[in-house]
Amino acid sequence: MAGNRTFTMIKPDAVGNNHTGHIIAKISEAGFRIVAMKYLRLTPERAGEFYAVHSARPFYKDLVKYMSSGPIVAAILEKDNAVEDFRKLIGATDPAKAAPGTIRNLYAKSIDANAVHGSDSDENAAIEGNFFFSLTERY
Ligand code: IDP
Ligand code: MG
Repeated sequence: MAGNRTFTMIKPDAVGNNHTGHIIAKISEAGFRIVAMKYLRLTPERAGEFYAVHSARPFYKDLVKYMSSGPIVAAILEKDNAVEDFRKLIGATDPAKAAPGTIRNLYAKSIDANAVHGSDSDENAAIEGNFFFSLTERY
């Protein structure tokens, strides 16, 4: 059975371009409840740790630099079928390929600065949520 939680980050480009409020509104309108949320800036070390799974990819260094370039919003979200439904809401990794009306279609400019992160599995949703939030920081 699909789990009911996912993890997201509003990335530095979207925060810097003042899209934070619009993106949170889209997430709420799509039926996700916020379980935990914080505004912070990742150090390059923490960004590298978060994206360690991509450490062999050619864009890893740039990704770490970008994800530590400014503040982000990290959140745990709850809804039935959360991981799959949230991936649909954000759209494809490359905003040029993201379906109309998706968050990346609306707010992202490029494949690297693509406005939001969404977990790709229930297992990673739990790992990523735990990376940012302790048990006492959740609703
Ligand atoms: P996802 O965020 O849609 O799950 P992943 O393949 O997991 O996409 O990649 C993680 C992040 O790495 C992407 O959201 C994007 O910021 C960046 N990224 C992915 N592919 C590329 C690329 O080809 N060039 C530059 N950055 C990329
Ligand atoms: Mg991914």
